Amino acid sequence: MPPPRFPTSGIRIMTTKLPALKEWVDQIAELTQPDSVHWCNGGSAEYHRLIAEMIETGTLSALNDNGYPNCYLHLSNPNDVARVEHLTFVCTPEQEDAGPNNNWMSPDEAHAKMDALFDGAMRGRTMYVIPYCMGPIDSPYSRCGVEITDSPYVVINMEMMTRMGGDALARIEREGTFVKGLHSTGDLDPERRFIVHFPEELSIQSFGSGYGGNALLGKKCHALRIASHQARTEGWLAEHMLLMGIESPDGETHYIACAFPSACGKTNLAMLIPPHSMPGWKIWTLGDDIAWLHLDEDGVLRAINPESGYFGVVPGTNEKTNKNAFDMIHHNTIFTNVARTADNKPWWEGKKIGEPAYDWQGREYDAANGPAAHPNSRFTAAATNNPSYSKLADAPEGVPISAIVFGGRRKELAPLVYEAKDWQHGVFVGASVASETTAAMVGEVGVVRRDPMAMKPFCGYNFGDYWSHWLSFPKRTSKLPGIFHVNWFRQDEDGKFIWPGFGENLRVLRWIIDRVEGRVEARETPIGFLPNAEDIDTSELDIDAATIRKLTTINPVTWAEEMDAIGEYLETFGDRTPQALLDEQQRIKSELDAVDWPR
Ligand code: GTP
Ligand code: SPV
Ligand code: MN
Repeated sequence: MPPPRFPTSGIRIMTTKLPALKEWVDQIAELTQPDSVHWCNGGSAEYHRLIAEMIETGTLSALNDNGYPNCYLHLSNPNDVARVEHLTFVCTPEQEDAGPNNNWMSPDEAHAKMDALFDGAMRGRTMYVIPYCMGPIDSPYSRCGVEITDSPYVVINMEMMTRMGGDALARIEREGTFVKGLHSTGDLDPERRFIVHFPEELSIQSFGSGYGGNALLGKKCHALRIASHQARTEGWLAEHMLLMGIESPDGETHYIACAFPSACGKTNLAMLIPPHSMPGWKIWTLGDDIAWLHLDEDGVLRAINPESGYFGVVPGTNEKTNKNAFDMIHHNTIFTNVARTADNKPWWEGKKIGEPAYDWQGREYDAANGPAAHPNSRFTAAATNNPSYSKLADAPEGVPISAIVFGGRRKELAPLVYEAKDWQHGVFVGASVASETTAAMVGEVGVVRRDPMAMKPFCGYNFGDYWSHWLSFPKRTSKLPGIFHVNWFRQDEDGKFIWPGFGENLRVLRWIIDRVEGRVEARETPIGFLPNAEDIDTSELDIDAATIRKLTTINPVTWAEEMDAIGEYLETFGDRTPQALLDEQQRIKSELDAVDWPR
């Protein structure tokens, strides 16, 4: 083999005993032609050296040490501030296997396209090799990957978001398998931007974006799209879910996993502060975005969070809405695309303190230019920064799940909470989630779209097969958790949220746990069990009886229309749609038409 054409001097070279990894890294270096190759060890020296380098090159700026120690600001290219679903592809040999829920390209075409883009792309740059582990380093449920990138910003984010470095490399060498992720920011030309996945090859290639879910390949690309494909073949679930523990005053702790679409409240719920009227309750955060769920030997559904940090939405975060996050991001945090005050502190809409001097594009703030912070501006913080961090986030065996909660952002229709009748009905409830779009993806905001299980952008295979996989679980165990649906986002005629949300959502979680424990009655309706208004505790809340009633009842006419829309949606998956879901749709539709159920 000819020697590689790239020089490797000047940087400490770590390498690997695993031939498959070494060969792949050499091959990528040969293709992309970096000036040097750096194997990341994940240590703090490496982190701080990269920070210093990025400050030097202007990629990062330090924020005011007085109030924001070890906090930095990165401003993206204005054309590169969110995930790009229209440029994201799943490349299975057969298009049908990617399904109508994904953009598809044949693997051959995708490889040709990406090879051309990566050819020489890292010239003049350093190529970083990042071995990482998704999940606790010693958990049988964890899976490893290696991301190759030319972005030091990606490296420092991966450092917080994953278990990265020597321990991960050791596990990869032991196991001999890993997900291959290749990333280059390229020239940030949106015309030359693609995020492609090869599930059969366990590989990902991402070109032309430096932003979050497009570039931190351990996150949505690996832990959801590739992992969901692996999970299907191996009998588990990779989901867009937060993971939290809820401890009652008498010491009983329940763990729940909640799937809400992007920017629909996972981070906020996962670290909520109980309301004043619920003294003695305690929330434990295990994860805010992704959960991997497995049946253990006893048939109990257990979950781990594959990540070790948060890449969270900044706007809206303040002392009142989310004090844990607010405190957490006052130190050791990377901010992306927020505004700055005159004294160099980060600023965002809804912060309630200070005012912007410079906007997220670095311009002097002018209200005529729109929001000061980008609506999808983000913080990156280590999970251990969170005051409500649960040590069980590191437990190899994960935590047992009492309830799965689906949700969406619906200004109308969906009640505050309801419970599915059984697992099959719960899968239907998940499959029929719809939500108003947010700034987390490029495109129009506020349009209702179907987002089954909050996985529309993230399921690495045909939704029809995915629902069948979900439906297969009762064949393997009788101990499955209850399934619920929530909606924190109902609005009145003036566009005001009618439910206070945030910490007050614990009142709804309490009802969910009471249902799981069989401690509270509910009204059986065609769409599921609805709470009796008096069973949602509203003490100390400024909310009237009519509003609570509105939140806990359904309109049979609009729900019948919704069922028609769901039926049409399910049919777009053709013969891959499980019959059981069509049966549920038919049952609910015909029951809604009958008049003899409690309104
Ligand atoms: P991703 O990281 O994109 O997957 O989003 P997420 O689901 O973690 O959403 P997050 O908790 O960051 O919330 C997104 C936005 O919704 C923020 O601006 C929050 O302030 C707002 N939000 C969260 N929870 C509530 C709530 O209960 N009520 C209202 N009205 N807004 C909320
Ligand atoms: C989401 O969009 O759901 C996120 C942010 O959690 S990103 O990492 O960009 O996917
Ligand atoms: Mn997310």
